[in-house]
Amino acid sequence: MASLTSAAVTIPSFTGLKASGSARASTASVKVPAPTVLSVKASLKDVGMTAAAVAASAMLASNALALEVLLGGSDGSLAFVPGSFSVAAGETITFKNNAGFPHNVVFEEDEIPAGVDAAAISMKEEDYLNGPGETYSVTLKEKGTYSFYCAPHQGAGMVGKVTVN
Ligand SMILES: [Cu+2]
Repeated sequence: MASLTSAAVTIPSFTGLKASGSARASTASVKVPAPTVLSVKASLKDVGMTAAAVAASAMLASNALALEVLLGGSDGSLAFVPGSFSVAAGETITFKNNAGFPHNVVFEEDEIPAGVDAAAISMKEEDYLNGPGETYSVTLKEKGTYSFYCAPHQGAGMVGKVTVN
């Protein structure tokens, strides 16, 4: 994550963004601890917004893969937006606090492909994304269907499903 941060911040150019795309893809399915996400988010707060907007178009052009899922609907709903989606194997999914937080992202150990370690791709049940715009990113490599939920809001129906192709 450190190299991704410096690349995105210091080189907001097409070349830099390509580099950050590869960096993300190579982070494998290792869970990023919440404290790291928080500090990265803080340092990216200003520059990162612009870079991210440019990155979106650059990624479309280069076919580098990343998908953003909002945590909490702008209408106040306690939901993942979108709640059901597909990604390519190795594509980075970034869950981003939007409304109604705190939220988190926990994968159902019985509803993910065999052999995948739910703990390795999930946030801890007791860890939350507390502030606006905070993110949790995960890269899924095994094809199949994964169910996940937000621990604080699972009872309110904040659940989601991703199919990795
Ligand atoms: Cu939630």
